[in-house]
Amino acid sequence: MQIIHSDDTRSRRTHTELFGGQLVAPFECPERIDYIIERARHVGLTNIKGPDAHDLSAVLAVHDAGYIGFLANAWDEWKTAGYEGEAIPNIWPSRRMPGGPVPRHIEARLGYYALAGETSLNADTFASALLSKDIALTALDHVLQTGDPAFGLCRPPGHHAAVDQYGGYCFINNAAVCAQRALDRGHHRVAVLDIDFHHGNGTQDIFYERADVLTISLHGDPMDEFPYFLGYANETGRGPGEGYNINYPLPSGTDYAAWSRHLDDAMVKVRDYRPDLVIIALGVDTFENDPISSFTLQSNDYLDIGKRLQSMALPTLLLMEGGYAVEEIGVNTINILQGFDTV
Ligand code: Q9C
Ligand code: ZN
Repeated sequence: MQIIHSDDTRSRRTHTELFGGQLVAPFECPERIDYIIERARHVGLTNIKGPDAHDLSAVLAVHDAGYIGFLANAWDEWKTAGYEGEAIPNIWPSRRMPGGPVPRHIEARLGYYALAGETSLNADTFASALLSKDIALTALDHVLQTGDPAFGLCRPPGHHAAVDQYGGYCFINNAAVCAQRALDRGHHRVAVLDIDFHHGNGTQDIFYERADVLTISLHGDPMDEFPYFLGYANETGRGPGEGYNINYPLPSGTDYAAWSRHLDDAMVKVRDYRPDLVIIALGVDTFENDPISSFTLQSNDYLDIGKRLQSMALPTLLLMEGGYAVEEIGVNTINILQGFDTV
């Protein structure tokens, strides 16, 4: 398995996450990548290379230009406004005041472009999101050129990032950027299969009215889990996209026996779609010891997930999303790759 990785993701760190009424050390931290790379080397997965630079065209093909401009300038504007801490939104265009222009003040622009408040911005944020996108696109290039699978060790993750919103630790939707780029390179249909614990709301949003990207997500029931306001089973797509979004909201405590039955169902849907490429939004926050999630998958189960994914026999791009049980994230993530490779 070709792995795309950059040491530069490690130097990027925010210091605050709004959690439980406190500012805590962010769950989405650089050490996550260290554990994954260490485990990859330990098991002999040494086919690791750095990302190539890619311009913004693939990003602007799925994200709003005003949103990307906001991300590029937010930190400077925040500093210019005189604030001392990392940038955190505190007001939103919420249900009783949704309209109006995009305001001028950075405090308001943060709320306009944020779908959640846990994800702080700092001086590193935009560069880290761009690097993550380069990692994803370099992994895609490998799949397009060779037909062989590749794993983009993306950080920050992407699947919560919508057309013009960030949150859930995500800024640029790497899976969506890659799906669109594959279509632009001549593919006809791309499937995104999201196995992160959380609903892939951003990917759903971006492709909701389109039939050329099938979006499927298995996740904690949004009645109880982030992102709460999207991810229900009755969200099936709109207009030409009707039937091309499938959600599997699953209850707290879901174990591998139940989860894998839904995965099998989802994989049948992927195969029936006959995609030219499948993109796996790969989170391992389904793990039993994950600190912010509520499924009970065990480390060995990830080997089996990899085997099942490989059994689809499709060109496959795997992109890192969540997983916050940091000391076990290496074993769990690499187990998927090893399961995929050993068939
Ligand atoms: N009570 C990803 O896995 N906060 N993002 C959850 C739990 C946000 C997760 C709070 C979680 C975002 C990529
Ligand atoms: Zn997640």
